[in-house]
Amino acid sequence: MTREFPKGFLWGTATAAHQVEGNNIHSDWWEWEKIPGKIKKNERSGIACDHWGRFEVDLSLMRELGVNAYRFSIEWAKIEPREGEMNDEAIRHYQNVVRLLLGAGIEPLITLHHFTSPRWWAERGLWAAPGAATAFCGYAKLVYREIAAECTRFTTVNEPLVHLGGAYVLGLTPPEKKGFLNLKAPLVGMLECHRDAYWALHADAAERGRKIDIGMAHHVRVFDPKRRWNPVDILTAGALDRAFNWTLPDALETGKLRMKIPGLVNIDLEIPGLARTQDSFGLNYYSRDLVTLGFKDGRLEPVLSPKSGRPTNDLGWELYPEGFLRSLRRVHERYPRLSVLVTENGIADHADRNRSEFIREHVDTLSAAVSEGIPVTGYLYWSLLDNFEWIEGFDPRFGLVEMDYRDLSRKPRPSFYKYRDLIRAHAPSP
Ligand code: IFM
Repeated sequence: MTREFPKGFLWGTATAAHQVEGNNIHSDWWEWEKIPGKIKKNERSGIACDHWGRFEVDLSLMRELGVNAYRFSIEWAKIEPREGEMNDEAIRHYQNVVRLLLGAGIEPLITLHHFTSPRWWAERGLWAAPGAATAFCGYAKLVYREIAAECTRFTTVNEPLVHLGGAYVLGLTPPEKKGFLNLKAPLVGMLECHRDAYWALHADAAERGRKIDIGMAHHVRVFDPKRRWNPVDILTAGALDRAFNWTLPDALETGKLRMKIPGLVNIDLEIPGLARTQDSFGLNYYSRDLVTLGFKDGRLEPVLSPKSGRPTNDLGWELYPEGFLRSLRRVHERYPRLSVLVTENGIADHADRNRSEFIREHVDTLSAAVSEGIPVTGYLYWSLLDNFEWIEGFDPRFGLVEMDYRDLSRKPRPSFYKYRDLIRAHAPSP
């Protein structure tokens, strides 16, 4: 099915620095990964894919794929390894990346924070550190002025609630805090960081006579009741949906931070200057969860269960393209003024058995959304390369390009060529 996508539609792929670049030695994760038991098989990010050293190889792959956009993150820990000390080599590296992408006709889409932080900042308390917003905003301005003044689209924070949920509620990632009570301070701090960076970058861009687009990349999951007619499951799924999916984008629209899950969390406050600090909606869509209520550590909590009987990816996530359309519709209904950029969508599929079909189904879904009038501006497949999947280590294979980690060689999978053909088929006629 070939439907028209809007002129200038972005077709691309996405990566994140820590997952692909290698040697993120000044980051909080680098030290934490050394602790046995934190990452599956005790793997460490190490040299990862050496995307840092082999960027030009990966750029050739992007050219072969025919993309016109590439989403990647800049690593703050490499730019500012010690507080106030900027690393010129890192700045030059990213300048080169942007220059090469622009030269290849590939729009650089820049993420400022994708899960990892400089260790000095983490030691001071990450988002909740005193002066956190000043530090983050200083970094953001430096990136804009020194590296990305020619770029148009920025994501301040990737998947804010996945990041904070893992780090402050579930205690799975650094700094490993457990319990909802820990969430409020870093959440407020993060929103202040975002707000200050949003206004500062817009001011810088305006001075240069440029218009830029700034937002966050929100991980939206579908939460359905496990037992469709069970009122407890329905209420629990609804509470989770509101808390996980809409707390952050609502806050960026209204300036009001409200999160309520009965018995677990109740946050309600206003953050001055936060309203209307997203210019578009960055949507990361992967899957859905079926929800029920169960006992965990002696208390009633939402329990997620993947058992729908439908096929799953290698991580056990249900393949559910219908949820993509449902999510796109909900985003549009909730924020009609915003266009939507699909900042991530992908599948862990080591055998590459389902990836081509996965992409085709999701792109078809996207074109259905476009026909309904949902203003979608682009689709970025996660990920260009296999990479370091956080606590899961290197096992999950999300890449269009297969990595051989023994010699760091790259091999495009069949789905790479299928995605290339699909991009070609959808390319706007000249
Ligand atoms: O690898 C991650 C990425 O860092 C954030 N979004 C989801 C991806 C797959 O789990």
